Amino acid sequence: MKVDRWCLKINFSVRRGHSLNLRSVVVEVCPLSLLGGGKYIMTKFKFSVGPWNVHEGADAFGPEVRKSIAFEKKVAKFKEVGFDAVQFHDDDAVPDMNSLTDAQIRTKAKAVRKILDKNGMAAEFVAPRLWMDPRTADGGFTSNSKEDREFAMWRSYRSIDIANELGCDKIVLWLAREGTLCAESKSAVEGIKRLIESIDKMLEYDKKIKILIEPKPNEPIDRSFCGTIGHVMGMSAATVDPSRVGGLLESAHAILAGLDPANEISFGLAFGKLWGVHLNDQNGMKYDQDKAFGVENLRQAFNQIRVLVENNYGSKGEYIGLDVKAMRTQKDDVSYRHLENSLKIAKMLEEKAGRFDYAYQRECIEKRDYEALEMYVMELLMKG
Ligand code: XUL
Ligand code: MN
Repeated sequence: MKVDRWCLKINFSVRRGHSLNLRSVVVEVCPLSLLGGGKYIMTKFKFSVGPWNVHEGADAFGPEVRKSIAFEKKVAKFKEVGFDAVQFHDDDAVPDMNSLTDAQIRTKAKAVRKILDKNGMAAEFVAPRLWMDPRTADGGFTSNSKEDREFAMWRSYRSIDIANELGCDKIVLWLAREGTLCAESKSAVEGIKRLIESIDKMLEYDKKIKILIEPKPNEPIDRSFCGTIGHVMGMSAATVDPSRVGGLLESAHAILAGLDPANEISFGLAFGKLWGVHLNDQNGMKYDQDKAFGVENLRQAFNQIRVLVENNYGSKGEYIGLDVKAMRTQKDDVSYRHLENSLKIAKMLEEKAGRFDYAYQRECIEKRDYEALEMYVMELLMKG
């Protein structure tokens, strides 16, 4: 039998002249062999992940480099790593759904619910995958072809059916190809109107369903119709039921738009419409990288967690989703490392946010000494 050594770590700090803030005390108890994962660090958040976040490593320039892992195995491992819920594309839950009847799709989704239940996991959302099929080459809801637009609606209705079977009430629309490669090929005005009409149809199809738009400014298209959380709020207001249309903000997508992810998160929070996040990281305005959370810009990552903590994100059941991808160089036996690392970094930053000295922040603001405030943040992040 392999005997593990256990580790108990109590971490706190007190600023001179201040009393101990209990929220800042972190107790870590875990076998030393698991210390890398951060599963045992306390958190007030619930975390979610998609099956696509553990993948075979293919990219635009090279084939798969890792073995495929069966869905059920992934779910069990997600639970072990410390996740609470799974995110789905419609065909993650029901592969080959285009060849199935509506009733068959529901039956297959029920079987997936059983796998989740068995592993003590919830479903967070279902997202129609409207970018793989030949019928979505020119977009789904905004395609220039009527038949393609109808196909996009069929997938959206089936996504709602699947969500109902999985016991979740959220549909995420990542509007992958809703925009243009050739700027003159679509009217952007008509495109936005078509998006709103499509969302209205979903809201009418199911009176309880909530629609979360996940904005992204580009990739795979050149010019997206809905690139930022501000666009999402505008679209929400134009639908038949704005109370059921909100946003999911992904860090990398905000950076691709040249914006600060924490400010984008704040924008959604200010409207009471930030119902999901995809935390990850991104090195500047290039292809979408989905790096582990916080590995590129720690201060920016800290501020995302700080605003989530400050605004009680999660109190209405919202999850912190980690939309991260392993580097292609990663071997099979360590293909969950990016998830373990992202989870650990998020929780460590939550602990730092709990230690944030608001009295000192106020003092700096009163004196308008923002250099001092900035240095305080840097020290908070750099010291243990
Ligand atoms: C694409 C992206 C997707 C969505 C889900 O950039 O982030 O994984 O999150 O469809
Ligand atoms: Mn995402």
